[in-house]
Amino acid sequence: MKTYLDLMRHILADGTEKGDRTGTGTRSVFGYQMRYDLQKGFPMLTTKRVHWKSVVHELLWFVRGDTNLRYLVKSGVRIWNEWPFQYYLGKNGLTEKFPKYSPEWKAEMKSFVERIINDDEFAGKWGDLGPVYGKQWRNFNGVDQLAGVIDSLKNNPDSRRHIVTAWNPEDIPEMAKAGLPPCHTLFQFYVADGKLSCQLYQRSADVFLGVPFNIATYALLVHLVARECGYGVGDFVHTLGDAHLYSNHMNQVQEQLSRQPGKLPKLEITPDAPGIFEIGYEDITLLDYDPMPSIKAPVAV
Ligand code: DHF
Ligand code: TMP
Repeated sequence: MKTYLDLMRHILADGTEKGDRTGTGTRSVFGYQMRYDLQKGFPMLTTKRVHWKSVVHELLWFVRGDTNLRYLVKSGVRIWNEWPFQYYLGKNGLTEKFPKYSPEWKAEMKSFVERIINDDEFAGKWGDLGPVYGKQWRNFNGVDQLAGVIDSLKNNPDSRRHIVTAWNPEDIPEMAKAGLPPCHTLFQFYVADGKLSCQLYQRSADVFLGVPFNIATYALLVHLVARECGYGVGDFVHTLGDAHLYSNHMNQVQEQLSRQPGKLPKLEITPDAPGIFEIGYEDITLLDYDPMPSIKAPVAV
């Protein structure tokens, strides 16, 4: 995964200091492209541990068209908690009472998550992230883009129109409330020599925290869609718009850059597992993943 470390080095060397929505501050470049040959192994970072369970459950959540936090927290996935929680605090006039990351905030977050799991009405009201990825992939103004693209990949592989877009301008204000306007904005598939490739346009990239997940998610998506259509796997091409390192991730970045990448793991899907729309977490296994220890960093909300 030298490709990923090269991106970090590039931002450090050529990036510009830039403010951002969260008030954290970043070092940023505009426009960058990486390519991962999925035949060479599964592109999961080895220079820090990435939480595989979150990668799989988040993707299945998108694929099933779900946009409620409940499925994620029930599956032990925490990566989306901050956004609906801050929205809940804001709407109930509690933001001041629970300063971010204080012990009281952590306790309140815990009870928020418990209510999302146990209270149907509460989950319906406060767990919904708005019309985010799952909604747009499966029902963009009535269009099931994911099913459509799988169909066209099977029946018209040479097409240059295998596109799924999460950027629905009409829905952006609703997504920005408890969730975020889509960061992974648009992707296109490509078939050649019996192999399926995918290119993602990501408008905004938190290179330390978000990007390791984004690479793994789309690599997994290519495997699932290729299996569904009877193709092998080709390349994942990752194109970034605003690619940034947050100013409070710099020590973590230095730590990661001091580490040597190891051997890539392999993806295994149970041979008789159902198709992409019914497949379960247990059917998807990452073999020989032996990363260096995780590196904690605060997420900018
Ligand atoms: N906002 C920002 N500022 N950066 C993001 O990467 C981001 N990603 C979102 C939503 N909003 C975001 C969705 N994806 C983490 C990783 C991905 C993600 C959100 C959060 C994260 O905090 N990862 C930690 C802990 C993972 C765990 O729960 O074990 C990590 O160390 O990778
Ligand atoms: P923005 O909406 O102001 O661009 O903030 C979104 C932040 O989240 C930005 O730092 C990029 C990051 N992000 C990712 O890198 N990957 C993701 O998948 C998501 C959802 C967010």
